[in-house]
Amino acid sequence: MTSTLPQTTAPTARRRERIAAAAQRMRHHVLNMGEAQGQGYVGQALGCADILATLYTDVMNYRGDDPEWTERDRFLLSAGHYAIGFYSALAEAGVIPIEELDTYGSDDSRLPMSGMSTYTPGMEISGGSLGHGLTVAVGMALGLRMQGNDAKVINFLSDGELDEGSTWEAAMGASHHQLGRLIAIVDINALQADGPTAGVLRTEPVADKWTACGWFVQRIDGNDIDALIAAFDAATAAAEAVAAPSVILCDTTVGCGVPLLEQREKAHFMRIEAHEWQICRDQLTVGYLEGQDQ
Ligand SMILES: Cc1ncc(C[n+]2csc(CCOP(=O)(O)OP(=O)(O)O)c2C)c(N)n1
Ligand SMILES: [Mg+2]
Repeated sequence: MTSTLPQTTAPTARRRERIAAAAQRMRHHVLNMGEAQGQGYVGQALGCADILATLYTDVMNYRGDDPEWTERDRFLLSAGHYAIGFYSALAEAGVIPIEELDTYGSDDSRLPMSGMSTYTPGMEISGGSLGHGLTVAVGMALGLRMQGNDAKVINFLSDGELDEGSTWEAAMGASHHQLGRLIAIVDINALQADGPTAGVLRTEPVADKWTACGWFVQRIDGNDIDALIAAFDAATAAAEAVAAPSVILCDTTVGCGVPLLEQREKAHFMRIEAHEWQICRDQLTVGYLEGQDQ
């Protein structure tokens, strides 16, 4: 499948509808993959589904049947444990077959629990050693510019990656080199493996830090599709107008769309009982239909 960009001329309502439907399918994929293992990084994947659906349905230029296409926008998942969410996007994008999602996390699967570029088509880097994605993204954006390639480079970071010094070195380097086609997305779910982000290392005021590094900064509700559409439109416009890299700080809800999981306390790596998966699916469906009625 080839993404049909630019869609910025389509009415926002139509864009929102397409993205919301994709995000809903992706959340179901995540629950199916999680059920196969009985556990996993399900909360993060549900939380970032709207962001990834916006990217793969509306923002990015790619060819599902040719993941190595030279002109493709590059999506770099540096938080490798979010792979379960990213696989749902790759399935939606037509890069991997939906049936293959059933193999998630099993031996010999192309879909390991932590993202690996050598295993999975469409996976640009092996993430998981947190804080390296933005450094690679900067190098990639510089290289593409030297080649005269206008592709965007998009790095998806978790808020835990803001604890890493390498992230801030890369942030300064990106603005120094005026990498306007570089977009960073930070999933601010306020959570890390050791507990709430605010208790691990205080990173706020996050927006001020990126501004000080010379970035075009937006902070939005990352589960609000209209806000995501507007933010990506503005980031794309800024690439031409100010030649500064853009960061979209997305406040998200862990487990978004499934109230049972939104309320979980130990949410970094969720263990979900066998009988709970269907409850999750039902809650997801009810919430989506209610949203359609409004
Ligand atoms: C460099 C590095 N340090 C530590 C870890 C161990 N680790 C894995 S996930 C994680 C939590 C990081 O925060 P975040 O990604 O925001 O967590 P989440 O929102 O997914 O709960 C940590 C510390 C790692 N993968 N890489
Ligand atoms: Mg986090």
